[in-house]
Amino acid sequence: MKSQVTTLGQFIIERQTDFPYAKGELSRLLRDIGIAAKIVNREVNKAGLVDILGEFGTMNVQGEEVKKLDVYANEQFISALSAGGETCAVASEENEGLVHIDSEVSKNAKYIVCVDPLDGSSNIDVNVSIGTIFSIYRRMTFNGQAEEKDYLQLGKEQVAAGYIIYGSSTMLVYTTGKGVNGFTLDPSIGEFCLSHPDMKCPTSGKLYSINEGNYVHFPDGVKQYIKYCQAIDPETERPYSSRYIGSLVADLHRNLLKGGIFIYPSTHKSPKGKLRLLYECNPLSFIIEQAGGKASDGFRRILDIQPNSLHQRTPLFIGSADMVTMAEEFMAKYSPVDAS
Ligand code: AHM
Ligand code: MG
Repeated sequence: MKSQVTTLGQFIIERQTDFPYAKGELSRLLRDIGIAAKIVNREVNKAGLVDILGEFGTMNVQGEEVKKLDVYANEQFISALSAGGETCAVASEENEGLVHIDSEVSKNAKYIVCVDPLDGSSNIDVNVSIGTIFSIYRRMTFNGQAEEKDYLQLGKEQVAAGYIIYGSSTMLVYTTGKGVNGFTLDPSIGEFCLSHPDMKCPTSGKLYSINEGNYVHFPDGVKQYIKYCQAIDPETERPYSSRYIGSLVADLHRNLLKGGIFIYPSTHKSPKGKLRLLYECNPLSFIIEQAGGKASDGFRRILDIQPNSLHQRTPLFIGSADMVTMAEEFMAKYSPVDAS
C-alpha cells in the first residue's frame, strides 16, 4: 500500500512554479474551485434523500428552502470564486449575462471563469453521474468591470480548465496546459488525492458515443461515420461498441480513459448543435488536447473558434485523435457544407 498521498492542494502548490508570473493567484483560484466541488459533492450525494428531507421548492427541516441542485451548485461556485478574490467575473450556464464580482478584492482580479456548475442535471433523479465544467482565462481589459473581450476569447487562450465528475467516486481533473492530472475525492479525509497523474487519451479506441435517437436529423457525414463504426472489419476491431450516458462529463471521462469518440453534431432541429462553446466544449477540448486527443466541430479545431456570444453553441466531435480525424473525413466527404 502506498504510504503517501498527494492532495490537490499540495499538487497545486508544487506546480505553482509552472506560472512564474501568476504570483499564486491561479493556484488559489484552483483551490477555491476544489472547495466548491466538495460542497456540491456533498449535496449531490444527498440528492436521493430529497423525498425524506423535502422536495425542491419546499422548506426543509431547518426552515430553509430546498433549492434545485443546479441552482445550488451555481451559487456555491460563484460564492467560492467571490470569496477567493482572484476572479473578477463569472460566465455561467445558469446566468443570462456575465456575473461581475464587484468587491474591493475582486474588482481588479486578473482572471475570469466560465462554468457549467452542474451539467447533465436531468440525470440526478436517476442516480447517473453528473459533472461540473470550468474554464479560466486571463482578463484582457482593466477599465472598470470586465467586458465582452474578456470572456469572448479563443479557447486556445485558456490558462486552465477542468471538470469534476460526481460518479461512483468523485474526481477532479484539470489542466493548466502542462498535461492533465486527475484527483479522486477520498471522503474519509475530505481531500482530492492524486490518482491519475499525467492522463493520456489513447490515440484510437473502440467506443462511439452519440444520441442515436436523433439519427434521422444528423448530417450525412455523421450518418456515414456511424455506419463505419458499425461495419464488420476484424483489422480495426469493428464494429465498435456504442456507449452513451447522456451526461457530457461522464461520457468524456470514460472515452478519455478508455479511448473513443463522443459526437454531438448539428441536427435539423439544432443546426448549431446543443452543447455550449464557452463552458462545455472549450474546457473539455483543452483537456482532451492536453491528453493527446482531439476536438473539432466536424470541420475545424474547437479551440480556434471565435466566440461571439456567452451561450453560443457548437457541434462537438471529441476524443481519441485518430477517431476524430476519421469522423472529420466523413464530414468533409458527405457533408461538405459547414452548417455552423
Ligand atoms: P444540460 O447543460 O442542459 O445539462 O445539457 C447538456 C447535456 C450533456 O451533459 C449531454 O452530453 C447532452 O446534454 C445530452 O443531450 P441529449 O439528451 O440530447 O442526448
Ligand atoms: Mg450543461
